[in-house]
Amino acid sequence: MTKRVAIIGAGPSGLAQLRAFQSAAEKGAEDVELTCFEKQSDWGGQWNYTWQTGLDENGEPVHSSMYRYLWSNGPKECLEFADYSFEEHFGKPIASYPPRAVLWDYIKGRVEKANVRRFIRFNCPVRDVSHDDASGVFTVTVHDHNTDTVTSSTFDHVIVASGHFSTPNKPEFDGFTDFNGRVLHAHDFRDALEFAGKDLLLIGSSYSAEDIGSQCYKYGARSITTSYRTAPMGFEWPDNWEEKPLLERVSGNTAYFIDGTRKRVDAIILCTGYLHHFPFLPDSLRLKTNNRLWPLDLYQGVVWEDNPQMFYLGMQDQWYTFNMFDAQAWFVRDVILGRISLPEKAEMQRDSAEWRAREEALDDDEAMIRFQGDYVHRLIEQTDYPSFDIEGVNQTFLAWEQHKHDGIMTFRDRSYRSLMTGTQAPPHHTRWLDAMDDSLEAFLNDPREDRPASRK
Ligand code: FAD
Ligand code: NA7
Repeated sequence: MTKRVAIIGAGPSGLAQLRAFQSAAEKGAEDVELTCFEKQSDWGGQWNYTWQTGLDENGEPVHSSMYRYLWSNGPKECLEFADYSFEEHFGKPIASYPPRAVLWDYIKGRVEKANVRRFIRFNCPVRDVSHDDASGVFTVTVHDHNTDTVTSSTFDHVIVASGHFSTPNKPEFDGFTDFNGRVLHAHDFRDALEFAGKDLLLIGSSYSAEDIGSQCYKYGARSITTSYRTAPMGFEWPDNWEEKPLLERVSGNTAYFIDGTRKRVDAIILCTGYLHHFPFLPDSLRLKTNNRLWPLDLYQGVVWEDNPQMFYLGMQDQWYTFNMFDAQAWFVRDVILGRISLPEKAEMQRDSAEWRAREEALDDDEAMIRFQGDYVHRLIEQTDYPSFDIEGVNQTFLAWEQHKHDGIMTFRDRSYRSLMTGTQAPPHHTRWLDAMDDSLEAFLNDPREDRPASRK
């Protein structure tokens, strides 16, 4: 009987899964009945930007946390698909740090070529998943907003690819209810221009604080203050940017920090991360973890050990992204197709515990990057996903880190060599700090080429 597979989410992970099955089918693999349920009206997950915050047009929580002027925060050479290069998509080499719209276009290009959109049901949030142990079948209940109907169907496998940077982690600080300005979470941040001329306080010391702070600096905030709980980011910030220890309380417009210092601020942005949130899953199937490189209960990072008919993609904290989701999706596909057999639960747990122990001993960024590189390597060795130079990707990540420390406002002006094609990326035509237009057209078209020859 043809296996029925449900995929929840059509972001980069869910799309990797569709592409993995299509690639096998192309090579003559057995037929699988695929249904991908997507809550939004289009694909791309986080990369499908929306101006909306709060609830969307269907009353569903807005998924994407991305904002205008977002440029890739790492080199594109580290996330490139091994089966579809940037050069193939754009027909020419492009610079290393593309804005969101360019990456969205790239993600879409591969799945359009693979013709997998037909498997996706848009505007269809999954409401519930249950498993019947007797029949071994999952029931997936979905609200189809196109017809405003709630229906259930059965599947042999469920793959959760719903992302984990969408439901905000919102700590409360004393005085927030009386603060005389806006308090928002990074999830609801959309446009840095709103904060031009303002004194901004950002809580957190990870990617969101670094990048939203940088956007606001670029678009004219008067000052940026970032407040850390564990450790400062430690970059060489511009003169109007300072790092402070944890916020203690706010009163009126004044923020008080635990070292006894204070600062007047107009707005506060909580860059305090996200929760793994699966309101559609029962306890028995629900992953419970914080944001880390090795969540437990997932054999090889993807197989739900308590019920190996169910899988999760992309649930790890991420250095590697798109090509890691691919490596995971190809592995999951081959488990479902019976090409990879799984060990007993005790062995899966032992294996996961070993990776977890290794993860807990990681003590710096380089060790974390190498750990995730080893994980991706382990996965791609087991499938026909095109092998690629993982050590080269690790080295590119390390160069990127160094470039951030050399200049947090200039690292995006650097370029790297593709590990898939060997091509060196050209430098971008405009310095990132001066590039105010984040559109695909502005990125791809060098304005110098439009000038009369004498002015070039
Ligand atoms: P998502 O992209 O989150 O996609 C999940 C999909 O599942 C969404 O389409 C959502 O609508 C759908 N979904 C959720 N719940 C349901 C439901 N109940 N029913 C049906 N569908 C559902 N990565 C990089 O490589 N480079 C970057 O520069 C970068 N910048 C980032 C900036 C921000 C602000 C954020 C938040 C993330 C960034 N990331 C970046 C990481 C990003 O999360 C990954 O690149 C990638 O989007 C993860 O893919 P995913 O498919 O696992 O999850
Ligand atoms: P991360 O990387 O999970 O980081 C969350 C940050 O928030 C981190 O610095 C935490 O500090 C801090 N945090 C969390 N809770 C608190 C409280 N209660 N008080 C103070 N600080 C807190 O999330 P990001 O949003 O930065 O990045 C997620 C993704 O979005 C990432 O992949 C990017 O590509 C974009 P800690 O260091 O734990 O003390």
